[in-house]
Amino acid sequence: MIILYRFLHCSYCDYVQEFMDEHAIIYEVVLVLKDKKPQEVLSTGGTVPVIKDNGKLISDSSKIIAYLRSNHLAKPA
Ligand SMILES: N[C@@H](CCC(=O)N[C@@H](CS)C(=O)NCC(=O)O)C(=O)O
Repeated sequence: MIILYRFLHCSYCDYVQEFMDEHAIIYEVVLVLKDKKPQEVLSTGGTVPVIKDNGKLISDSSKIIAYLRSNHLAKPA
């Protein structure tokens, strides 16, 4: 299960979330407050979006999309 750490208003986060919706990738959202960032966000540079996938943390929307493309898209048979 993927966890998406995001601010409520954040276009980079929207970009990642919309990509997962479009590709039917299942995820949970953790809404992050600017002054109460969890360790997952602080340890990856302090910006959102961040995803956690089976313990692996990835930040930066472009890197997240590249990771999702490589690891979470249905592959043709
Ligand atoms: N290059 C990053 C930029 C992400 C970014 O700047 N996110 C903003 C929110 S939209 C952020 O987390 N800023 C830190 C803060 O406001 O504390 C990405 O594409 O994910």
